[in-house]
Amino acid sequence: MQAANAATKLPDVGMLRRWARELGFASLGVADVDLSSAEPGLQAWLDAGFHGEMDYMARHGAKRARPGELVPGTVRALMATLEYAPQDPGWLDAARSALADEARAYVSRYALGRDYHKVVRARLQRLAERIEAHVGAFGYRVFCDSAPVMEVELARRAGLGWRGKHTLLIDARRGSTFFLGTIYTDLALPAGEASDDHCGTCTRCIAACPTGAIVAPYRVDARRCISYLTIEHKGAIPEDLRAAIGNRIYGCDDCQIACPWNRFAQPAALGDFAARERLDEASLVELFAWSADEFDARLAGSPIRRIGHERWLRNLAVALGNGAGGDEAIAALRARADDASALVREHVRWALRRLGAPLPEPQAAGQPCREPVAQAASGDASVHNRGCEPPIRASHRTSERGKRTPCVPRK
Ligand code: B12
Ligand code: SF4
Ligand code: SF4
Repeated sequence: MQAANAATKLPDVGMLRRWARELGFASLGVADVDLSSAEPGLQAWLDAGFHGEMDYMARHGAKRARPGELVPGTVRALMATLEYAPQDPGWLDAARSALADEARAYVSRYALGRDYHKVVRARLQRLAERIEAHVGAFGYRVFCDSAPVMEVELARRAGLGWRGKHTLLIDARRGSTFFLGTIYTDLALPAGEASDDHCGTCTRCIAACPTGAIVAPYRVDARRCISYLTIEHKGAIPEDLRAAIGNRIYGCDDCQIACPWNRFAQPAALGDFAARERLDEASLVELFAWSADEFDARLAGSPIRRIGHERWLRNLAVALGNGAGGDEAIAALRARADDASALVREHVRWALRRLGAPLPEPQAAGQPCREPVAQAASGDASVHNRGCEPPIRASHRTSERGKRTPCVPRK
């Protein structure tokens, strides 16, 4: 980054907050960048293998906890939040209804509209330019889930909220339904103070997690998290986790829906995150019918596009298999039984078996039914950019049928 010159005067943090609000951000704070006390937690998480296939989490290792190694000269992080909750004040109930409707697809509320990475970064850039116009040249770099940056930890230290037991940042005035954005800077602004934790004895998020991914307070095993399984994970979804995914086809909000603080969630300030393509009400069958071209065209500018059509179909096949079945769902699945992708074919077969409408198995009796699975090409370096075994919750009807399907043809 370009360094601040000796004459650079420090901007007032109150003024920065006003500018941030004018750009649509809900809050802004300043964090010191000494993350040495957070480094052991990050390392323990990596050592436990909780990152799964997210190689970049391991690859960047300590750099994530050492901002000065990523961007030399960094002394502070400006942290900002941008809200994404739907405008409907009844959105939490609407989300619960969508999750309970087996014929409908559930897309995580953050992903219904435009890709947040671009939206957040573009606005952070405008904020930085405004600061520059006021103080003169200074060193900075903007990020949103796009580089090895400990965004939640920095935002916590900046006083923007506390880390909930689900690991996300919570602000008492607006819950957790916001994105985080970061500006690393060489401006030695006064750092904020971390806020108190207000989770108390509550454990609702842990109990609500369909796959038991919150293995302990403040510890998420990403390999079990539906967000990871439907977005980050490239190959076959482990069979023992498929039933618990229910109708969630992209991301998961359950730990946030369960959190009492999200009664205070504020609607998105920007129109960018409003639902496109009826993603908040579409049926599984409808979305499963999209061709690759339709997928690309309809989801241009959406974060979902980054998983590609193959993983989209994989996720939808799992959700269809978790549904009530019926002629329409079975016909839709059968129509994709010979899909060019082995990954899709295997999930379609699984779904049909689960719905009691199995196709003849290609293998001889007693052979494993899993076909070789094509690995999708890797995306860019960011997690949601490319975009969860404690008890499996049986509240979703499909979970009750969560027994592993035997991998041999039925007689
Ligand atoms: C990797 C990642 C994921 C992974 C892993 C999640 C995770 N909890 O680590 C997956 C794919 C599962 C995921 C899912 C989601 N994510 Co995400 N994710 C990230 C990313 C890129 C890095 C997070 C990270 O550093 N994880 C590493 C672990 C070590 O960090 P940690 O869990 O915070 O752990 C700390 C402590 O809890 C403790 N700790 C953790 N484990 C252990 C273990 C031991 C033994 C010890 C001692 C300590 C310890 O130490 C750590 C350091 O302080 C950030 C963006 C960024 N660059 O920061 C977004 C981010 C955290 N995600 C975000 C969102 C919105 C989500 C989802 C809600 C999306 C969705 N609806 O589907 C879900 C929520 C799932 C959840 N409950 O976490 C937002 C959160 C916004 C907010 N309000 O906080 C972020 C900040 C992106 C953004 N820019 O807005 N995500
Ligand atoms: S599976 Fe859902 S509820 Fe569980 S941690 Fe992941 S996002 Fe939260
Ligand atoms: S559900 Fe309860 S424990 Fe979980 S983050 Fe919210 S307040 Fe904290």
